Amino acid sequence: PRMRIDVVTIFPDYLAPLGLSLPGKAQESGLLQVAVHDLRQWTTDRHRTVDDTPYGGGAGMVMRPEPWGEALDHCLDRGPNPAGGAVLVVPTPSGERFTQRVAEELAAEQHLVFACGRYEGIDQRVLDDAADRGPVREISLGDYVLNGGEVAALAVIEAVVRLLPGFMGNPASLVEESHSDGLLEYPTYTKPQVWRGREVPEVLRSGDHARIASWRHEQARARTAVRRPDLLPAVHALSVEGLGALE
Ligand code: 6GU
Repeated sequence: PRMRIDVVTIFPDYLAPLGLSLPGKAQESGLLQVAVHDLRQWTTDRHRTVDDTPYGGGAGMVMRPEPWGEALDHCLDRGPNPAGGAVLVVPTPSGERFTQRVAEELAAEQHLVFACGRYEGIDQRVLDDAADRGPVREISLGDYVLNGGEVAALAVIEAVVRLLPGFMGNPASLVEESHSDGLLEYPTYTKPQVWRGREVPEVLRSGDHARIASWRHEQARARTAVRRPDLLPAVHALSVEGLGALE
């Protein structure tokens, strides 16, 4: 396969969607190989314990290092490249922000290993130990808290797998879409021409491709200015206030 993905979790059922839809098709086509592992298979005690109270006190539980160490030893050795080269991806709200750029970087790899922990976290020594052996990316989806890394891993995997060369039918649909030009998408329409009294904008039916392109660009720019001004170059985002200040 072009890429192998291992996921380690205490909730393997949460990853069931990986067999469906996009990652499912990529696996059928032989482009992708996914394996989901139950962390508890690397516990040794009768109760299959994966967490304990934090040193130094505080709320919640911390995931113990021993099962994680065994799990990562196992997964990091299973990539397509015997010389290693896996990237360890750790979903955590304290990670770097996940962006399309990060998705593109991960899509260039041959082997990704996802370590899904609960949000109080995994014993830091597990990540330090892994970082001595290869790259580790701690990744956050955004500024809100999920209970564990599983849903984040699903999101990251979907964003990565759709970028694999030879996966999507139409490469142009990848270049054109949201975030590759730094703007949000323009609004889209299909038939019928009138629906519940609402008409498709005239310009889109004009056949004038230059006018259509500039209308779409203006829609994207206006939408971005309202919803995500942080995405616009500073000079644009500041233009309204800036003009006021100049008076
Ligand atoms: Cl990657 N993990 C968790 N537990 N919560 C999050 C997150 C990740 N990204 C945003 N919230």
